[in-house]
Amino acid sequence: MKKWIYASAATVAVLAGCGMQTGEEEVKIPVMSEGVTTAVESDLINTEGETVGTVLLTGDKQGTGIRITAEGLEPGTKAIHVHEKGDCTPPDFKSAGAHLNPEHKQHGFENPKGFHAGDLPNIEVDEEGKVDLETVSQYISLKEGHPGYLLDEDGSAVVVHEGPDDYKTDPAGNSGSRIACAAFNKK
Ligand SMILES: [Cu+2]
Ligand SMILES: [Zn+2]
Repeated sequence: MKKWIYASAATVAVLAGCGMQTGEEEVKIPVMSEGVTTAVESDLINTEGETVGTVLLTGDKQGTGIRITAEGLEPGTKAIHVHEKGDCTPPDFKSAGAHLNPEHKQHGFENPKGFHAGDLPNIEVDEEGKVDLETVSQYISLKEGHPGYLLDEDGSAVVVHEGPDDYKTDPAGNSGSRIACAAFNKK
């Protein structure tokens, strides 16, 4: 399993603590998860409703770890985001709503008016259609009271798209249709 981070050609990713400059705002996307205190897992389903993997969310002091483990996907670079509703109804997963966006920003790490709390770095699905990656975000949380709280009344979902996120086109990075979805709801 590899750590997965956001890095654009124009930015130098600093791995420890991972402070990045995008425009005027410093974007902090930490890459290490330590001292995990809470964890929730959900099945990742495809457009046919079949389980193709899992998404594991872990909470710790640094942020929330998002680990995606899946197979049987089309190889290539794919966008992945946290969407606002914990409802993954195939085949289009429109039920998951828009990106989680409690601060009313626009989409994308490279958008001057960005970014959504639910925005995440692209993932790479390998030639065999497999992926096993983890990243960490401070903008989402398993803790009630955090603006990006994931297990609120309508829950949230982690959605994979057919293409890459361009990190700037509002509202979803021009990433194409939704190909897989994992729902998270309060137990
Ligand atoms: Cu999305
Ligand atoms: Zn977004």
